[in-house]
This record gives sequence, C-alpha cells and structure tokens, in this order.
Amino acid sequence: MNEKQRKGISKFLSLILRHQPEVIGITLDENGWTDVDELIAKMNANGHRISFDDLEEVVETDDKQRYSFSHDGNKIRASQGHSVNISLGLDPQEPPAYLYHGTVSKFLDSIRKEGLQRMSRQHLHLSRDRETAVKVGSRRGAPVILNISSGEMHRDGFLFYLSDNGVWLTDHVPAKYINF
Ligand code: HQG
Repeated sequence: MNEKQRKGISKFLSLILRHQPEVIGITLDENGWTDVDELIAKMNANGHRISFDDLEEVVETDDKQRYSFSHDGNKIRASQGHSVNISLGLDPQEPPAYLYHGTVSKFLDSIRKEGLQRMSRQHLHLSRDRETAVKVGSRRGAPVILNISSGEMHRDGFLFYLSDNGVWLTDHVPAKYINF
C-alpha cells in the first residue's frame, strides 16, 4: 500500500471505530473493541478492500498510533477520540503541571465563558507539549495554544486519563485553569 491508501483506510477506521460503526454494520463492545475478522469481512463487503496484513500495516504506521489491537490480537479499537458512548477503561493518572490545547481564535470568547468542553467527543483532548497542540489547532486554521494548569486541577480533584497513544483526556477545563 502507498501512503495515500494507508491514510484513506485510517480515516475510514476513525469513522467506524470512533463515530459510526453502523456504517458497515459492526458493533463496538462497552470498551470500544470490535472483532478483527468481522471488521475485515464487513469492510470488504462494503467496498473497502483490505486484508489482515493491510490492517496491521495501517495500525503500525499510523502517524498518531490511533488504533490498537487487543493482547490476543483478535480485537481492535481506537485509542481515543470517540463520540460513541464507550469506556476506555483507563485508570486516572496524575498529569504534568501543565498541558496544552490547540484551538482557533473564533472559539476563544466561548472558551473564556464556559471553559473547554468536550464538545461531541467523550473526552476533552489535551496535548503533552506545545508542538502537538499546534498540530491539533492547525486542523482548523491559525492555531491558538492554551496553557492549562493541569497540576492545579488535579490537586482540586479533577480526573485525568492518558490514552494508549499519549493523549491526555479529561471532561472539562473551567476557564480559571486556562492561561489565555
Ligand atoms: C473547541 C484529533 C467553543 C476545541 C486531534 C476544538 C485531537 C470549544 C473543538 C483530537 C469550546 C472541538 C481532538 C467551547 C472546546 N466553546 N469551542 N467552550 N471548548 N472547543 O475535534 O481537541 O487526528 O472535538 O478547541 O489531534 O480539536 O482525529 O477536538 O477546536 O487529538 O486522531 O471545539 O482529534 O485527532 O473539536 O481534537 P474536536 P480537538 P485525530
């Protein structure tokens, strides 16, 4: 497969493993896992030609390591980013003193008023470094990077989770913890 084919499959996996599994008639279990053989069969039945080796290649080479196989290799899930209601089953972790969030200026008025919200996803996504947050914000335009006092939030009882691919997750960041 070339880069373009891998990207195409990765994008489609995002759609079905995070948002709309029903598009090809698969289901996700309560932790977001789906059966690998069934996924491959249903993708092929729906016009997305893919072999097991292709799937493995996409998972291994994905630039953000978005997908992971279960230990026995029989199941696959997205490591974060879901809008469907699943539990990743992660244990709360102590975050670094500061985390970052990449956004764009048109959202700032609203963020100042109501803090950072998870919007359509199950969690709000925070980045461990500024550089990653720049990439996240750039998806929507000129990036604006917000510095989050995550250590202080943690001391105040807010819960943080670290996804398998290194994204920090929380539910809400009230405006007082955001350094604009
Ligand atoms: C903004 C990508 C108005 C928020 C990335 C963001 C990430 C508010 C947008 C992952 C707001 C939601 C997630 C408020 C937050 N008022 N706007 N109160 N609070 N927002 O896509 O963080 O490539 O759901 O700033 O790399 O951009 O898909 O979140 O702009 O890890 O794997 O509302 O998606 O990963 O957008 O991105 P999103 P995000 P993938």
